[in-house]
Amino acid sequence: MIDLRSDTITRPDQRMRELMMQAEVGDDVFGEDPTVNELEQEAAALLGKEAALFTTSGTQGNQAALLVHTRPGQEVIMDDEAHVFVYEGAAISAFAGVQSRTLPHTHGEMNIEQLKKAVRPEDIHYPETGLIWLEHTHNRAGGTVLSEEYMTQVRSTADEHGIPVHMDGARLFNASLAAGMSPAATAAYADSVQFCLSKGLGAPVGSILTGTKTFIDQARKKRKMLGGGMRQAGVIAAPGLYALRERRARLQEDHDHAAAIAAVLRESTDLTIRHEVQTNIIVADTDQSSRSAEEWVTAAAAEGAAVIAYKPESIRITTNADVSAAEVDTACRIFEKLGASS
Ligand code: TLP
Repeated sequence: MIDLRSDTITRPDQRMRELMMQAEVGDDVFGEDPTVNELEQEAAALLGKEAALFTTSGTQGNQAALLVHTRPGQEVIMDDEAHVFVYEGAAISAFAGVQSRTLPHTHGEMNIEQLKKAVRPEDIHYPETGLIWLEHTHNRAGGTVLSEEYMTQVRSTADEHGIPVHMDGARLFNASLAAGMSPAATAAYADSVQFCLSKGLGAPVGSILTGTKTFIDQARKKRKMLGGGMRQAGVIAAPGLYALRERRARLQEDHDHAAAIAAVLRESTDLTIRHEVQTNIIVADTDQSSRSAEEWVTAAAAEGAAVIAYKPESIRITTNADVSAAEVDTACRIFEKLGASS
């Protein structure tokens, strides 16, 4: 089966497994795991932030950030398809006790005028706006890249009102590669940034949260509250460190593979792709297709390609390190065949 369901499915390669075996470890809750410390220092430097924290997952990194940035009763402005809104089990309300203020988006970008209006004025009736949330690349929009102009406008709106900005950069390196910007230049628009090691970078587990030293000191406590105080975590930090050093450049392959698949879908099927395919995600809509999203998933699986039904009327195809160029070719032939029979 050619697995195009997600970039989370990637398995650690031989080198990662060797590094796991050899990792120097200590008790990370005491701050004594040298491999975790090295990963955190390197990640912070790469993103141009003062400090970093190794978390069990992207969700935990996002939630720890929320717990530091906000107080219960505040409001967080985000787009209405943000991962934190759609996929994190309402943890934002359950743990941080804040309210989500969702705005419509176009390719992952909220309308700046609407964003400005959504910031709460001082009034005894209103919650305070505690945080503005960005997602870069934007998953449900189809791995789309936020423009520099947009991020500049969000930043200046936030600064005008003294509101922090968090970036869910689960796929930050896909974003910076596609935009031709350094990771630090990309991260500069946000006070805190979370990125995943276990997506396109291919590490088996973990994410990184970055920010100021004070922010990360506080986030470390929140991570402990969330059950994320890990002990000899060097064994999982070691493949993460390797992924960060050696696997960022290869994301271009995933982008090229997604572009090749998208070209076939556009030309040979009745699926509609309504976004520019900029990175490794394709969201293909089935509203003009003779097959429903579920029928596409079943038909593709029967031919040997695994994709997922995404929204009621879309499928998502995600290229990743475990899918070779030859397999991408095969997947293209499968989609052509399905297109011919639809
Ligand atoms: N995304 C997963 C699923 O949860 C949908 C996927 O297959 O794409 N932010 C963004 C933008 C994400 O896409 C994800 C995972 C996360 C956060 C959460 O990361 P984890 O799964 O490590 O908690």
